[in-house]
Amino acid sequence: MFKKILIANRGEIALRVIRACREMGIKSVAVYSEADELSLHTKFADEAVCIGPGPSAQSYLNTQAILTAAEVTNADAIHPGYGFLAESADFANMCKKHNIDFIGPDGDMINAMGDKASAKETMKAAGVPVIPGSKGILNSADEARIMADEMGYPVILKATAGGGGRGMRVVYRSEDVAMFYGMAQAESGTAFGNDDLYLEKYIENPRHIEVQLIADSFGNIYSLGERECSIQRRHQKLMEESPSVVVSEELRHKMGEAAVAGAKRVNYVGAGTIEFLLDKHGKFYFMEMNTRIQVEHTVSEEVTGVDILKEQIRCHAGEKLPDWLENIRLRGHSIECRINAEDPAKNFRPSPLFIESVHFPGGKGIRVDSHIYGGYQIPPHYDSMLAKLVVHASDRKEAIQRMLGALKEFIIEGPKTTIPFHIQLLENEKVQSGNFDTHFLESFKYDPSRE
Ligand code: MV4
Repeated sequence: MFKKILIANRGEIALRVIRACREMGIKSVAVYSEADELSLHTKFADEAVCIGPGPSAQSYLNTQAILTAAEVTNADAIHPGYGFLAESADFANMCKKHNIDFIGPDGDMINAMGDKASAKETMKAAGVPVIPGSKGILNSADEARIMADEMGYPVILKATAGGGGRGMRVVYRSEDVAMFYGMAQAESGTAFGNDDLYLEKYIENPRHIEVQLIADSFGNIYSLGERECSIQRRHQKLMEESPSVVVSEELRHKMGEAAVAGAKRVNYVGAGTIEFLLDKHGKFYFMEMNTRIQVEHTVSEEVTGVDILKEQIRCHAGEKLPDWLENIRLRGHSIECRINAEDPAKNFRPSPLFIESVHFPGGKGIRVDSHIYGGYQIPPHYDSMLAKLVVHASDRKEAIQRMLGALKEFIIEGPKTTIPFHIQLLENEKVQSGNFDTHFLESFKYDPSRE
């Protein structure tokens, strides 16, 4: 087992890793920017090293400074958390060169899954259902139009280097293919330095459902069930739950088998997620694979009882996963609300202010993963998530009630937050009945006067 892990991250996920390390008898090293000197990860880790100024490019993305911190503190592994360097193949390779274990898949795996068109072909070869479309990348707008004419509209053009919705265009008419091809190409070239596109049939009103996987280095890969992630705004998830109301025991089994088959095909190791789109006929299709621990891993932890972070660390330390993870059953229902320092009345504008005071909700089945405290100044440089409020209850109805109570008890004085938005969301009839898809928030009306 590792003796000391350096955490190349900040905020709640840095605390999550520190806590896992503590319970496993592993020493932790925090790295922090000048803007995070008074952050909790800096205080709670066994050691802390300053790696540069506030802006991420000079600190949490500064690979040289991070590797130097790992070397001077004698860390034997680096946990990247999510975001920042979590899916940087270059950083994973640099770690290897410095003889430090990267707690994530190796650089080749990150590249293989990061190229969406080739990841899709790999999954197809493993027997995972994929959305009908071009075989690999397109050579020209003409090729795209001929294929789309044959397939029927609407279609979607996607950047192979994409993700998070950038470099994507939905096309409804043959006449529009050339123009949208140019736009998607320009956008992905600028954003990713790679303008290759591929084409798919556009699935209207799908649900985003992802399967959590955990894999050891002995070829054991297990599904930890699905998460419903359709409540998103501009590709940012706001609320997630497990299980999904629309996933039957039979569908769960099929999605789990498909996800495991895909991961086995590439000899995946560690924690990973296979994202699927589920159409209105109940058919599911591979969308992307995430090669990191995700923000919303917590809801899967609640319904499976598995500490995914600890298992991830064990897998990368070369330990075997316990056999009982095969055919795990989901117990009860879990929901996560992301509490962000954003003003829902003003188009979710960031509100990185001073936290005058804070009160966390409590009681049975309530978990708050957060790095904030009264007197904390939110740095303006990073993402705006302040806390993950996670509930676990015996069924979905009780989970919603428990979440509503917890949201009302959750007091954050200072910044505007997404708490009142979540309350209105959970009071919505469609959310309560589970009748929503990835477009739900586009038409959901938030009423600021009810705050
Ligand atoms: C799609 C799609 C419909 N049909 N692909 C959005 C982000 C990127 N990961 C892929 N995305 C989509 N791909 C086909 N063939 C709809 C989306 C999509 C979406 C997916 C998941 C969650 C929210 C979304 C919001 C808009 C579009």
